[in-house]
Amino acid sequence: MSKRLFYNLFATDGFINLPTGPTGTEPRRRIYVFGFVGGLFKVQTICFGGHEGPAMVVNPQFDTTVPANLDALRGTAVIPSPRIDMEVGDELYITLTNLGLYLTTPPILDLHSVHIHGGHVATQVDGVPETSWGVPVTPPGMPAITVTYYFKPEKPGTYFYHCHQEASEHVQMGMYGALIVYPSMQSLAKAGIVKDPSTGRWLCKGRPQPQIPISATNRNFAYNDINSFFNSDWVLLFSDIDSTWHDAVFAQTDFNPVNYKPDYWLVNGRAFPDTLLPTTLPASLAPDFGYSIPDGYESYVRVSTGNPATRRPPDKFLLRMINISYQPVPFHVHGWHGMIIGKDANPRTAGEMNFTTLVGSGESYDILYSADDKRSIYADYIFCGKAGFPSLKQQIAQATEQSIAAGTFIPPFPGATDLWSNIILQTGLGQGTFIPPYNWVPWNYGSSTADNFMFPQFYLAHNHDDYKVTNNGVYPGGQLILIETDFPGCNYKKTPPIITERPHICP
Ligand SMILES: [Cu+2]
Repeated sequence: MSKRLFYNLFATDGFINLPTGPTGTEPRRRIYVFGFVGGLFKVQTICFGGHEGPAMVVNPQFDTTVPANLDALRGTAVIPSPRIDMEVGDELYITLTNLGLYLTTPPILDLHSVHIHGGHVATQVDGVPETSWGVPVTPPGMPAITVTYYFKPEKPGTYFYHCHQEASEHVQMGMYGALIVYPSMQSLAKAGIVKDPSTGRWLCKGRPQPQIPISATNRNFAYNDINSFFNSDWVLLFSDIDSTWHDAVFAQTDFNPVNYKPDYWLVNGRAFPDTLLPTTLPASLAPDFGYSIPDGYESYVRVSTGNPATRRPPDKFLLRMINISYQPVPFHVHGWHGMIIGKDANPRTAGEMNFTTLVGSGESYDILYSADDKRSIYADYIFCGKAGFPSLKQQIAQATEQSIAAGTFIPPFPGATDLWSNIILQTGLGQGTFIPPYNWVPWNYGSSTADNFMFPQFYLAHNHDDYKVTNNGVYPGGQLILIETDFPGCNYKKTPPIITERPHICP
């Protein structure tokens, strides 16, 4: 069984407001952008033997035959464009409507196109103006002028799409999004990977695979390979912005792309600390804390370590790194080493490991991590002291006391102790006010009210050109995300949280 996916995308313009300081509450930098909006319009199931089911409309607001729908979408572009998810064997139809760029004076009536980056498609639908065509503007109040792109992926992997009209400018302006192709049950079965219909257990070439939970689906695999299993996968779409170029486009003054000099660096269209926010912001937080982005672009990664007591294996999590920026991104993940299991939508089964992935412009990498439990190595030192050293908590308390006496103490910036934790807890987890005594701060060691708790741990992942971990030079910002690592069974989403972790007992 495969599907026809009908995506309706609309090219338009908009504004994003980037953070200018480490708290996200400083006055923001308004940036003019282009982008695609819209998303999945309808789905049609194709059964074995080619029988076609009825097409089910899932998002009627993207119906191109209703001019009011089009007008409602004008001027709403953000970065990135909608994420497209599909499976091997599915057919993708992207119907493009060009709404024009009407926020400028006069409007910019450029053509736009969709290029599927890494897609093996006919020249005629490659989205490149030199060999293909562009979609002309539909003016306000008019019925849509559309053309539809077609793509049937032959293999799973991490792809993306972008406009290829005046690509130097339109890509910089923000016309790009992720396209993820998962294996299908059929493509897995061809590789000998099946789910036993009677027990629900996973088998590979007839052998049981107890490490793969019964709840797993074909969308828990990156490739048609049993070793590409993950509990969760995360798109990290890297891009950069030269604000002077965006200003020039808005003002319709000249900008020579060879003078490109970025001052903002984004993951999934956002700069830190916005990268901690959920994709959809409550109206009460926007615009002070930024802007909503399409579904599927969470960059606040949450995983659980393994728990030997319950025989729960550590979470496997896949980072799908995509670079659509104009510079290479050396993306470094703290805490664990990852395995490169895919590059440009091609599986790599040799098992090469790394802790930094140099993602060149136009490249995609699939890096698989195992959230191993490091308590046995770290806990004694942190909580109890080791090798003659007092516990780290005691050392820090002492150093703070001594530096106050010496006059060299530097307090955290105002609000620092609750700022990121509140962003994470109030909005990152979407659970409202996080009331003491359950408060904690990311650089603390678990709960501030209960000693000897190890979780959550926070690992950074960031561009290691560290000046790109800034917003226009102000650290921290830019391409920086957090990976929150929880103890299995620990649910910090609950108020109060359910803490099942047992405190570390000092020897
Ligand atoms: Cu374009």
